[in-house]
Amino acid sequence: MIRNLTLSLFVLITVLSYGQVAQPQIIPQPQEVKIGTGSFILDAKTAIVYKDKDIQQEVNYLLKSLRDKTSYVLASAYKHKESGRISLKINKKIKDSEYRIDATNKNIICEAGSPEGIFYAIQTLLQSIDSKDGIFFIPSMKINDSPRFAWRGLMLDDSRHFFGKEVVKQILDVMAYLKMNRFHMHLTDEPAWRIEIKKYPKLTEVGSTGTWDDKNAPKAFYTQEDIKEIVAYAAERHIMVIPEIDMPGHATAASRAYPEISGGGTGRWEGFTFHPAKETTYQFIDDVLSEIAELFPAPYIHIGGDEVHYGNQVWFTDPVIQSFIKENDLKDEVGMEHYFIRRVADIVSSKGKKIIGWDEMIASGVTPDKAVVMWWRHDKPAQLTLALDKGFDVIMTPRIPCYFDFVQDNIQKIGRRWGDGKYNTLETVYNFPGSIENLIKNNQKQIMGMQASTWTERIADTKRLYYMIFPRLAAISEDSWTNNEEKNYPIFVEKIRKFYQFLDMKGINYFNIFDINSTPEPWGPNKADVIAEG
Ligand code: TNX
Repeated sequence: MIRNLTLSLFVLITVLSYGQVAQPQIIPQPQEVKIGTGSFILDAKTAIVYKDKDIQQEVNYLLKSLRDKTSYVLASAYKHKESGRISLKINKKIKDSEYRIDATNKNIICEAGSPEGIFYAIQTLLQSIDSKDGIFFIPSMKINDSPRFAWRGLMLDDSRHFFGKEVVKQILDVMAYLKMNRFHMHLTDEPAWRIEIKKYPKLTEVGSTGTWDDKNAPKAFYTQEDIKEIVAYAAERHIMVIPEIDMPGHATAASRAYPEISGGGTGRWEGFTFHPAKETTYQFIDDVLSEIAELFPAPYIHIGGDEVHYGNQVWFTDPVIQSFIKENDLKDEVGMEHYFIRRVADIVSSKGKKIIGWDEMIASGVTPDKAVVMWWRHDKPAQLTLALDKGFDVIMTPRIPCYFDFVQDNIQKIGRRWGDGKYNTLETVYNFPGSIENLIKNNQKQIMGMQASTWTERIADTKRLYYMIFPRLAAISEDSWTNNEEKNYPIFVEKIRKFYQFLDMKGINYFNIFDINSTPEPWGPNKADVIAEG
């Protein structure tokens, strides 16, 4: 009794002494935060209260996360009259991904129009938990929040080097924390094909060996079961997984497995293309994409379409291609490439999905009802405006500052820099899309959002992968979620300390911006292997 009383007094004093709490450190910064007085104390008696069965999954996620964080086993109940509860409510008047939090020293109410919004409220709550002297608390506050952009993404190139499903799950955990919702898997490219296709077993039997710097690296790929597991894990975190099968270029691994559908390539880009003038190629692509469409519920399939000119030299002399160009009035090899893209867009469209293509695709004549453009050539802003003028929806991932294979500090020895010496510091990533805001201001609705793209020619292991992704991914999260007026770089930098604690807890490596010498640069190819710029 006495002990209880002392404990209550202690709790009371603690709460009062936190009467005026500083802004909770949340990434991405919510659109509207009003801090009240006092705090909600989180203890073993706190109950999670909810009515809607369709947020059961979110409630479970919250309970587990609270258990991991506080080690309390919290009660969850449909009804709970007293104070000390966190209620989660669906309110149909609130739009899609928006959520509201009203936290007082008695109770916390989270409301959203959908399970997705509830999930974001949960992320905000989890990041708002503070502790002092063994007591966990959440400041009294009112939050009104919704994302600026619908597409808040990360791409991982698993072809050049393969990372596997445990790494992917860790990345998805961090994306969930950052309220990011699109994971783009670049599954095929020169060194290897990384996804099992039942109808064409050689794609992985032959095509999954090797990496960018080791031709003899053993087979490594995702089985269809792995993919199902990843898609389900992502869905629990409200993340859509988008597959990319790159074509007609970057098809080297597929050429190795099935030379009969290869359009060749020369020198460094040997076997780079699919053969664009054979019906068997289109049959192959249709079959492959049927399996892909089944495995990934996303309404998009990324079909690449970039840098075909790197390796299409054989097209200029191949008699089948040359007569195809003549018979179909395609004019030249570029016309051939555009025909290919339109054909594949039709295949994907027949499966009820849209293609996403790198920005070269705009010129192909494919229409905006069948395709979404991914703008990547930062040195060609006209590609962005052209896509918008033609009525395409656009996802932005310009090399500068969204490519995470570029170094993030001058101290780094490995990694890309642009010809003019530019690279992607945390601050330049954070300032996006500031510099191109004027290009998109009249077509805001067509901008689906943005993503970081992690190419892995120079990233050969997990430690280095995380070193390149973190903390920069936190900047992309805030760029894509938070309106410009609420963004503030010095405050963001302070919040990174807390983000690091989260990464530490999960055993994830990062580049330490506060002590740049503290983390030696992890492994990467030693030779300065500069690839041709696209
Ligand atoms: C260009 S981005 C590529 C990739 C490379 C990347 C390296 C794009 C559509 N193509 O194949 O990995 O540069 O930064």
